[in-house]
Amino acid sequence: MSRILYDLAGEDESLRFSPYCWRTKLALAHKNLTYDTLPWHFSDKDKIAFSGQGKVPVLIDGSTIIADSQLIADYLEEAYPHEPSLYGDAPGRALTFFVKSWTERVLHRAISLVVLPDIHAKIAPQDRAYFRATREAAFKRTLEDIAADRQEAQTALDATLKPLHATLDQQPFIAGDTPNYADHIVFGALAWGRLISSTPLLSTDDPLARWMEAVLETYGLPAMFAA
Ligand SMILES: N[C@@H](CCC(=O)N[C@@H](CS)C(=O)NCC(=O)O)C(=O)O
Repeated sequence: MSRILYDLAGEDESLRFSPYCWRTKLALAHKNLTYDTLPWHFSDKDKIAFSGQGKVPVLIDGSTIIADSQLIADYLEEAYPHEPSLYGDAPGRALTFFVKSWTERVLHRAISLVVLPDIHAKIAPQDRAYFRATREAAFKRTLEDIAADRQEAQTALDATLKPLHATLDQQPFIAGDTPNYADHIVFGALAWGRLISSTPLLSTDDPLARWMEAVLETYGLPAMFAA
């Protein structure tokens, strides 16, 4: 059965930086499912109009079309019950929702304030005016103002990551001994930031960098940020 994932790409189409798409790619790996990706740009709304909305990830699994990373995770969990669970035992999905909310409301924002100007520089030229307008409206600041405060934003990001450091000091993965969708969500955020950032978001000897490589290794995926 063919499986296709629409995946956000930069001007260089090998740059695949979307945090939500990374979650989905790890969830597919967790379920032992193979797939092909199609590069997608912010201005390619018409290419995913068949999904009834305008954002990626969009997954086509045989005859099923699903948009939204959480809906995709829930779909994979239900459609592939004999593969490893994305959430684990009973409270797993509910606890993962806290990780999702913290990641989207706190961590994504902290990373955005460091990397938004870098994203603007690296996306396809036809995407730039749309990206600037939507992000400046959302953050109520110009990209230039955000760029001017980059050092403060990195310091704030370091503070935001402290609970994650404390967690991974105690256990190999957020989900315990092996990664699950909670790890995929946070990995997606940090992969996004690290792939797009023009300055190192984490030092290579940061335990979070080691945790990210361990997640990739679990699924037999190649190292992304080798020192
Ligand atoms: N709730 C969605 C959010 C997806 C999302 O925001 N995707 C971004 C790429 S990281 C996107 O497609 N943005 C298109 C736009 O801003 O127009 C999910 O979890 O999949």
